[in-house]
Amino acid sequence: MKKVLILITLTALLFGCKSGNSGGAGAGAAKTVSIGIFIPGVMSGSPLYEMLALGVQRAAAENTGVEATIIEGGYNQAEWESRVTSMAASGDYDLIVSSNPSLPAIASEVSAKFPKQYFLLLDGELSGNPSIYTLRYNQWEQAYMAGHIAALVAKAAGQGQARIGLVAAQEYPAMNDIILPGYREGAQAVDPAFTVDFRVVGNWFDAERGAQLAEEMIHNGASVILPVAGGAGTGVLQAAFEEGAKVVWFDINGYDLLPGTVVGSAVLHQNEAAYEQTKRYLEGRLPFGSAEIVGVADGYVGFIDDDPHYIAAVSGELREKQARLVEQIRSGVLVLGK
Ligand code: RBF
Repeated sequence: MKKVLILITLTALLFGCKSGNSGGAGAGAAKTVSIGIFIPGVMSGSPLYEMLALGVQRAAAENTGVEATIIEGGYNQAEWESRVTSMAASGDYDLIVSSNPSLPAIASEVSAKFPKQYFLLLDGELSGNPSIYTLRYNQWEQAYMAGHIAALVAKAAGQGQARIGLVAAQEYPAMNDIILPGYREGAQAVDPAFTVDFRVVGNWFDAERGAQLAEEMIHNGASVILPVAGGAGTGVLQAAFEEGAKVVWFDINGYDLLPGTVVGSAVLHQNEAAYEQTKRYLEGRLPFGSAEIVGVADGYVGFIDDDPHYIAAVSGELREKQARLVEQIRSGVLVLGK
């Protein structure tokens, strides 16, 4: 009897604790780490959230005994804090991972009540709380690259007006203080006469309203538009297509969405960031309490210029100008934002 027990214990140790990449260590595997992925909104139509989940899940799958659960917070932002509070109160998660500029403030409220709850937050910034780590992207760089290609294309189209558009889902500090001015500065690097027509949808899902705003902008002289509007961005795309205008995409490669209409993609490699930072946590190396910022030079912010649809839609001369700009940012010749 005793021998049998020892054998069972040994087997459990071997299969439950030794590393294995299958992610399926068998029914005997002990659950060692539980990660809750909080989505501030819904996954569908928001690639940043899809990338977040993919990256965390990939890191979890590489480690036996790590479980990752997705919890969607929905579009009612007033409910997010109580949702995160419930997650912390449940004690179910060793780590809560999320992505949104408003999450650091929410996590710090929750942390005051549940100081043992750890947070890994992307796309936001807060330092000094020993339970919270944040990683923010240099979105001035991202928006500058978007504004630069938008202005190059608008100017080459030569419809008289030096005007481009930005359709935002809502106003928030990263939008008003970083993305909008960065976009404008990138356009003005092409021609100081450029102005930005800035309009706000009011939510992250209303594609019809997105289309309406885009139409108004196009009639107002903006021939290239950047949507930063989640699901509402598809309306901007449709309107631009119908009106013969162009679109620059944000966060992910958007060329495939409407080939010929999408003339730029200024992206965040959030899947990589989520994977790397989760891995760091699982290895006990995540520096809680600190706030890190990454950009083009670190490989987390980029401009997709090798896509066949980009090459087909934008002339070689303009692509070369854009590539030169991206290289200046990468090499540190041009320092943007913070
Ligand atoms: N981006 C999305 O793609 N989908 C969303 O539902 C979404 N909700 C947001 C809610 C708040 C309160 C804030 C501040 C930002 C939100 N973002 C959302 C924007 C996102 O954090 C990021 O700024 C943009 O995707 C540009 O990279």
